[in-house]
Amino acid sequence: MTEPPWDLLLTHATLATFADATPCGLLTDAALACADGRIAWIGPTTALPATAQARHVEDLDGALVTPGLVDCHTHLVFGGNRAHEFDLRLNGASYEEIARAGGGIAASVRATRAADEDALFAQSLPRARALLADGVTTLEIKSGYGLELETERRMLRVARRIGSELGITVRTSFLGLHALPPEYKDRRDDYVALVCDTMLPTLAGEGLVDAVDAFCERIAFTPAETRRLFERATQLGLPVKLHAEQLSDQGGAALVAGFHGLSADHLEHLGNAGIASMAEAGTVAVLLPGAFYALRETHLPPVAALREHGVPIAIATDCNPGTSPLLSLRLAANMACTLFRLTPEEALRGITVHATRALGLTDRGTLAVGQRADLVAWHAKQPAELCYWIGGPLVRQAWIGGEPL
Ligand code: DI6
Ligand code: FE
Repeated sequence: MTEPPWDLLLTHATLATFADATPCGLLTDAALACADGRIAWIGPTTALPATAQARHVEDLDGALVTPGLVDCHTHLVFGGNRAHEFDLRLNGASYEEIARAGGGIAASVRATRAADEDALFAQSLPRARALLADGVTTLEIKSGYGLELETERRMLRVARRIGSELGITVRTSFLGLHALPPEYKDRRDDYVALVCDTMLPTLAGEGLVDAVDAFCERIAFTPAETRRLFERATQLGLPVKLHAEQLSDQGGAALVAGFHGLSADHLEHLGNAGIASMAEAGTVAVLLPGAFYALRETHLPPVAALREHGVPIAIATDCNPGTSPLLSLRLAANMACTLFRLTPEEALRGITVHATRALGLTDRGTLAVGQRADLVAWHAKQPAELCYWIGGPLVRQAWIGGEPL
């Protein structure tokens, strides 16, 4: 605990700490102080020491304060967008027709390959800013629209640049096994080898990779191909995560849990074996209601069974140009409640403490002494409001490392 004078002191706040098992870890009429970028003191406003002093003091008059939100699954760096395909579909074209005409992921790959680093940065930064404007202070960004070394590198460099431009933590995931690039159409094994033996070690060597992800699905990569990637990642000392059981049960969740993976993501078609493996390994279930909504899916992820087995549930935007052009993590939490029937508390733990865990971080996601002072004060008094309002500007003030955003 750091002694006063502090850098920042918030008084008369409603703190959703998520630091214990009580409902939202709620503390009313509480004070919170920060020093050197960390939380230095938490307690009842009336218990503040007589010596309490800070450079900046704010009386919050009952406003809700949460940890800065954590979006643990995004593909927000990409060139162009696919609004035109959205339009085509609503005028009767099918996904398959669009894909056969060169659309879908292939269209995003072409646009991303065609954009230089500055263009990619300029197109992607506003998406990150939109997430921040709704309370996000830590962000994961995947590669996967390059599918060749140069463009995968450019995507990851842009992701890092977004982090330094905005002064936030960006965790990168290498998603070379996202789709088979058209030039490898008849040479799957060659592409998997390129990803595992050249792209991953090269980009990891350049410090661009915090974790390794893949899309394990009938229309993407097989469990055997995914395993080969994970073995390579493990050799390189990198944690793994997986797009698993989105459209069918491929045993992806059990596979990633077998590598003590950080998370298995999507999971609409997750079965009991996968759940048991995840529970045993402590792998987080990341649910992505934006993609479920945009694809008009009807097969729900097994939320009750995840609860029963004590698997931590996180929620993320999956922000991507094809299946989830979603720019609000709070809206993702709202959808998790409405579509997946999570309670507001579950959804909120899902965008704070459990999302943090899905990134392999431990220094944020809760309000507790010693944690990073990534905070959001809201135009709200109770936690459920954050999931209840559909849209609207609710952020009153955000701080990153104790500094106003
Ligand atoms: N699952 C998805 O839903 C997206 N990627 C993935 O692995 C689709 C991405 C796109 O259509 O651009
Ligand atoms: Fe995704």
